Formats: sequence, structure tokens, C-alpha cells
Amino acid sequence: MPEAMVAASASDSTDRSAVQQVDVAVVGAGFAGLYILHRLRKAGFSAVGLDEANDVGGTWYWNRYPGARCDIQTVDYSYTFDPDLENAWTWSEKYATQPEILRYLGFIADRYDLHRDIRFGTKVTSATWDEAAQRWLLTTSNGATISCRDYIMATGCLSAPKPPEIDGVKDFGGEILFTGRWPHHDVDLRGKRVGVIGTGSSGIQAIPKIAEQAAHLTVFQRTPNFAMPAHNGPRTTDRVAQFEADRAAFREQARWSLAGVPIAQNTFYSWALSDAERRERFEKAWGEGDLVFILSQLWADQGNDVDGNTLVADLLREKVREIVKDPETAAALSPFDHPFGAKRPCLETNYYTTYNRDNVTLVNLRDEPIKAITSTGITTDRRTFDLDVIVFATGFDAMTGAIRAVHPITGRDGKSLSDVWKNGPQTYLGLTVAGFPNLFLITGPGSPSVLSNMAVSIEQHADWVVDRLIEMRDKGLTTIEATDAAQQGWARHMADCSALTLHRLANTWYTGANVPGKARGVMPYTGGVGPYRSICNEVVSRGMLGFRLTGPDGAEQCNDGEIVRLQPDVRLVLNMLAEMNLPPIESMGAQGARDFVTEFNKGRPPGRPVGEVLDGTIPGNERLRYRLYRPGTTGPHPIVVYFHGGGWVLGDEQSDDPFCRDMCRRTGMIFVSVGYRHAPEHRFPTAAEDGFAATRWISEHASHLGGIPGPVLVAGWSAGGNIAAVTCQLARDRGGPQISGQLLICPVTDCSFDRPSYAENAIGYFLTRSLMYWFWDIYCSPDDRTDPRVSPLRGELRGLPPAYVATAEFDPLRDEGIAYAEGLAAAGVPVEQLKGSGHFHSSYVMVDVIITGAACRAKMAEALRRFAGLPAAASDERARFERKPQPAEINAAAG
Ligand code: NA7
Repeated sequence: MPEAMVAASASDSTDRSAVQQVDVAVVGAGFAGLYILHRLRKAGFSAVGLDEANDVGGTWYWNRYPGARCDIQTVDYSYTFDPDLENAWTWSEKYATQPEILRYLGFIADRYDLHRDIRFGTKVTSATWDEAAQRWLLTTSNGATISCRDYIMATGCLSAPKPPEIDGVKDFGGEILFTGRWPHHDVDLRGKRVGVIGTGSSGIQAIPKIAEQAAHLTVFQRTPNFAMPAHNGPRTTDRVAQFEADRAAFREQARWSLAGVPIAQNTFYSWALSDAERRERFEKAWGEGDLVFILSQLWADQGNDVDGNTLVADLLREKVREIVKDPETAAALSPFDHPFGAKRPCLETNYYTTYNRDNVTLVNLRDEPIKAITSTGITTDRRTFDLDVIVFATGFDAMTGAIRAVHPITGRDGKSLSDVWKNGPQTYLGLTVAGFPNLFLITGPGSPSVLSNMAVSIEQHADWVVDRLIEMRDKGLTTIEATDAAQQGWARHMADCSALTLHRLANTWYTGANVPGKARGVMPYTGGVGPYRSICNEVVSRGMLGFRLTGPDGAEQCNDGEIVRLQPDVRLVLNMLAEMNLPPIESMGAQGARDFVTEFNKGRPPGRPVGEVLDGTIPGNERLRYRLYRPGTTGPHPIVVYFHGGGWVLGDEQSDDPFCRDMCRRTGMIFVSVGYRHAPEHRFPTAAEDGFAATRWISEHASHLGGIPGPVLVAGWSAGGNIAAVTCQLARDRGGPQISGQLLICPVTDCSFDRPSYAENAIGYFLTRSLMYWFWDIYCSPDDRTDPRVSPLRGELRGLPPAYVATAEFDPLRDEGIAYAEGLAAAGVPVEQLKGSGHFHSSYVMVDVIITGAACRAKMAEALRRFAGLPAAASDERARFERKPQPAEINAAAG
């Protein structure tokens, strides 16, 4: 039963004296608002929709500039909640025009009879949480004040156009137009001199259309954007066939995908493809005319690795040079200041060819900034352009603008949302804000929103929110509010996700950089639609984790905590492993486990190229194999003797191949991975003695191996870290070899199993307590376990080489690694620690799978370089996007 005392209705909204009582108020009558109203009504809530516009449509109501279209294929950019609806509407084009999308939304409003619940032409002027009534009070520009229990902002992400920011706009004698507020009447640009400022998606769509009409078009471009052809036309047959083959599966795949479009993840790596193969994949993507496709299907490293990304960007720039005839214009149109995808790329139709027209001029504002708008046109540093019309395609105060700027929102204890967000938006799940009970944001900052197919994200948000309202009603609860801890945890998880992307290298509206003075930070959730959905579901299944819910008579429920503490890619990998339901390694027997690991490793990404990889053997009683990784630079190089992981039972000199390659590239040093002997065939102390013997031999043969004679370094992961640590102790005690530094990664250092990390991470993080017991049992009898050659923590720690000890938060071995580092420090050994938060035992060696491990490896590499007396490696990531290429260079590159 609706709790409202007065049913919402548009007709009574003109009575200013009455307070309209509803269960829920929803601002916005676009994709999100319409669906929410429909769901609320079906669930029996009374609701009112409010929109400043005079009809439904949201962003599609306002953005009616020439050429406006969606750039997610319309088969994807549709509601999916009602299978009958999918029969009732068929899009006419691959990318629908703004008028068609507006018709669709009108059709939806009619079909579900939504108009009657929406107050159009009505702005909310303030929203205040009434603590006593436990309700929101909304004042409006038109009609009755509203009292509602729940307040939902379905205001869209790109609804608040940016002000012009250029002096003199008021002086202009001609017509000023904004793409984001295009007039509803026909705009006749025939015979006019038109200037367009801005070359984002709106400008890129509008410019070719305006050029067809105008006498002359001058485009004022501050930053060139990546754009590729939309290849619009009738709906693509393959995509539609895929949809028609199994509609439900198609939609379900979209819901669990990264971008909300049913495209599988790609597992090709740029360095494993030839130039010709890369070009072939690129041409296919270029021909596809699909943003999600080209953003994800070229190679797996295109979105998170600057080198992989630059390969795409170069091919895109090549296309610009092919299409645009004037080399200087082509150079000016070639994006240079951001990685491809880090700023919203655009789909275009005739955009680049427009610059081959005689009536179009491109003004590069990087060379000649705008000085002012005058009564007759635009003046730059160098020239004056007389204009009849100026079109601002300058974008939006994105994501927060539509929430924060539209009206004051005052939450608990009189807190203003603007104040709370002054240093950037803070949310839990992008859906709620601590201190603002019963306020919900749809596609707000902190949700996948603009990095996804909005239609899919909107349905997920709306369903999640309305389902919670239903549950609360069923349980007699009346308020819901995020806790501070949950919100802080979400901010950290957001930052962890962003670190996986290249967004940090671009100034964009995603980060607030397009609005002067706005706080900076990646606002959308970059972890993907599917992972986000699973997190939202997990919040519920874990008893509304991170929310405080209250009801009448002091009823309260709060299960406080952070929903994701693992690094996002660690979470994905562990979930995947859990789904595989593998038998425990320790149940396979030693040989079975070795076969399993070999098989498992076949599926991992190939390691990156290094200068040379060669295999050899170390002579001696037992010939030990090794694999040497040499950098591509001129030698000789310092040598790192490396010991692989595998609990003294599993693995060989090749089993940490991607790690050795990666570290060889990062350090510029030779890595020699040693194939020491394993238990049960060779029990303690064979592995330790082999490690020591191999290090001595490598040190003695450094020149022969292409290394610098003198001290070597040692490194190892897990049991290999144990061998590296032990080798340092043996080398000190046995008069050499000289070791200049030790890198111990999640090392085994002690035979005690009672440190907290063993209990906290005993199961569920791949390396389990039971697996560690198994390794110990196979390698070492209980009587030997306190021997420093297997428990180096129990040995003498003075006089050892400087150490870098990396541990992982979710690793049973964490605390013994920390204890070793602390022990070394206490013994006067220079030691640095890396405590990888959110990481598990395998994080650092799962190269190109656990992408977040890369930043940690970069630190390890720096430590090794320091130990070897090398200067810090130059990190030029940002510098690569700071310099604008000159036309001459571009032409030279084009050959
Ligand atoms: P965008 O993508 O923010 O593009 C705005 C454009 O306007 C961009 O080229 C800006 O250059 C330019 N701009 C902004 N302010 C100025 C000033 N003051 N002077 C000169 N040029 C300026 O907005 P859109 O409307 O095109 O697209 C928004 C989203 O809608 C789009 O990403 C899709 O998701 C749909 P800058 O790059 O800041 O140097």
C-alpha cells in the first residue's frame, strides 16, 4: 500500500499551498527516471517525477543539435526489462538519431502510462532532509512542495552544460547556440558564417552537418579527439542476428560484461602479434564502426599499458593523415595529449572529410588561443573571425554538475552536499552518500555510468534501488544510509580500479578537468559493469554491508564494513578460480600437482619480449638447469639470480617466465632463473644448497654470461624467496659469493604457522594453510624445520645484504615476511618493505593478469637498481603525452 496521504498527480501540482506527499520523488524523466517510475508504480509506491523539461527525454530532450545520435548501437541502447517491449519497438538505424530516441522514450512513457506521474517544467529548487519526519522536503519552481520518504536523482551525467568561460559572449551581436540546449525551433544556418567551439562528441557530430549548410564554418579546436567512423546505416545484420538468436542470453551477457555490451574480453597481447596482424585487427575494428569494439578488441593491453595503447593511437593518427588532405590540418586534428580511450573517443560521420571542404577552416587554439568574443565574432592571438552564429559545443559540468549544481541538497545535521563534495564526490557504490539518508543517485559518480552502456547501467541501478525499497518496506524499515567506513572503502576501491586504467594520463570531464576549479579525480567507476553488478549483489547478500537501516521505535540494523578489500583484478581472479572449483593442489600428489601447474601456466599471457632468452646448465654433481633473460640494451649488465616459487615441490626455471621477463625489462638487468631440485625426490636441504651453489657459479661466471663481474643480486618469490634469503646467509657464512642486494617476494621465512596472517588468510586466497602444510611436509621433516637453511628468520641476521621485502595483505605468509624484514632492520641491515594492500600471494608474479601488481614490480625493480648502484629508471609515462608533435614530424612519420 502506498503510504502517501495525497496521491501524486500532475494536475494538482499548481496548488502552492499544499504539500504533495509521496513515497518517492524522482528527478529526471530520461531513460533512468522513466524506468524508475515504472518500477516504483509496479511495486505499489506512490511517486512523482520532476523535470525541468516540458516532456520526457532527459539528455535527448535537450541535445537536439544537428547530427545528434547515440554512439552505442541501438540494439544495445534499449530497455531490456520487458521482453514484449522488445517486440513492440524496432530501431531503424544502427545508431539512432536524437529524434528517434526521443520518440522511443515518448513511446515508453505512453506504453507504461508514465506522463501522469511527472511534473514537467518543474525544477527542484532545494531538497532538505527533515530529521523529525524522516523525510525529504523538496521545494520546486512550479507547484507544490513535495514531502517524500526517498529522493532519487535520475538527473543524468551530462545535463548541466558548462558556461562559456570566454570573455565577451554578451557583446556578440549574432546568435549564440549551445549544443546541449539547442533550440526547439528550426535553426537555419544557410548562408551564415558559423563558428563552432569544441570538438568533443557533440562538436564532432554537429560539425559535418553545419558545414553542409553554412556559407563558411570555422572550427575552434582546443584539443583534438580520437574519432572513428560510425559506419551508420541500417542495423547491422550480425549484431541483430546475435540478438535474435537468443535475446535473453544476449541481454544477460551485456549485464555481466565490462561495458554493458555483449562483447567478450580479448586475450591477444600486442607484443605477441606481428605488425601485420595488428594492422589487420585494427582495420577490422575501424571497419566495424563500434566504440566498444575498438576500445576492447584490438589487444588486451591497449587499455592499461601505455605501449599497447600507443600502437592503437599511432594507427588512428595514420587514418587522420590519410583522410585529411592538408597536412597541417591533419597534424592539428591528430590527438596527442591523451591515451586512446582515456578521454571519451567519438564516432564520426564525415567529420574528417569535412576539413577537405573549401568552406571549412580549422583554428588550432593551441597555436592561437581565443582572446575574446567581440560584437562581430571571435578574436584569437593572431586573427579575427567575423561570424553570424557561434555554437558552443563545449561540454558539461559532468557527473556532479547535474546533482550538485542544480539545487542545494541538505542532509543530516544540515550538511550540504556541495560542501561534502567540495574536494570531489564521495559515494558508496555511486548510489548513496553518507549523511544523506534515503537519497539515491542513479548513474552517479562512483558508478560505471558514462563508461558503460547507460541503458544497462540504469536498469541495474534502478532495480537495485527499488528492490531495496521493497525489502525495507517489507521489514518495516524506513531509512537507509551509507556508513563512513563503507564510503571510504568505496573510494579506495575506486582508486584501485582507476589505477588499472590510463585515465590518470588524461585531462577530461571524467576527472573534472574540463571545468575550471573543479576537484580532480576519476569520477566514474572503472571496474566494469559486470563486476559492479556482482559487488552490488554482494552488498545485499552480506546483510546490506556498509549500510545503516533504521525503522520506527529505534529499530536499527548495521553491518558495517568495506565491500571490496581486494585489488579489483585479484578479486576477479579469485572469483574465477572459485568458479572453476579446482581440486586442492595438495590432493593431486607431487607429480599430479606439477602437471596441473604446467597445464595452468599454458593459459597465462605470454611474457613480454626481452633482448635474449637462453637456456643452460650449471655444471656440478647435479647439473642444474637455468634460463637467462638478457635486456635488449648493450651489456654487460648486473646479474640477478632468481629462484621461482612452488613450495620446494613445484615449478622449474621456466615457471616464473613472465615475471622474469618483466623484471628484466624493468631493471635492465640479466635475470638468471635457477632450476633448483625439488622434493619429495630431493628433500631439505637440497633446494637451499642448490640455490647457494647456483649463485656461486653464476657469480664466478658473470662475465661469461654477459654480466658485470663482481657482486650479484638474488631474488625469489615464495619458496624461492626462502632460497634467496637462505643463500644470502650461506654466502655470508661461507665467504662468498658477494651479494649486493636481496629481493624477497612473499617469502617463506619461518616454520611457525601461528601468526595472524595464517589464520586470516587460511583459505580462499589460493595459497592455503593446508597447501603450506603439504609443502612443508614434503620438503622438510619436523626435526629440520628450525634450521636457518629453511627458516632463515631463526638464523643470524647481521651482516646480510640490503633487502627489499614485498608482502601481500591477503597472504598466509604475510606476517613471516614482515617479521623477516623487521628482524633484518633490527640487525642493522638496510631494508625496505612493500606491503601490498589488497594483494594475494601470487599477485606480483601473475604478470599481465594482476595488472595492479605492475606498480609493485616497478618499485621492486627500482630497489634492485639501487642495490646494483644504477640510477633510477626514467619514468616518462606522463611526458609522452605532454608534447605536441609538429606537422613536420608527422609528415616525416607518414613517410
Ligand atoms: P566534451 O566531450 O566535453 O567536449 C567539449 C569540447 O569543447 C572539447 O573539445 C573541449 O576542449 C572544448 N572546450 C571546452 N571549453 C572550451 C573553451 N573554453 N575553449 C575552447 N574549447 C573548449 O563535450 P561534448 O558535449 O562534446 O560531449 C560530452 C559527452 O556527451 C560525450 O563525451 C559523450 O559521452 C556524449 P578540451 O578537450 O577541454 O581542450
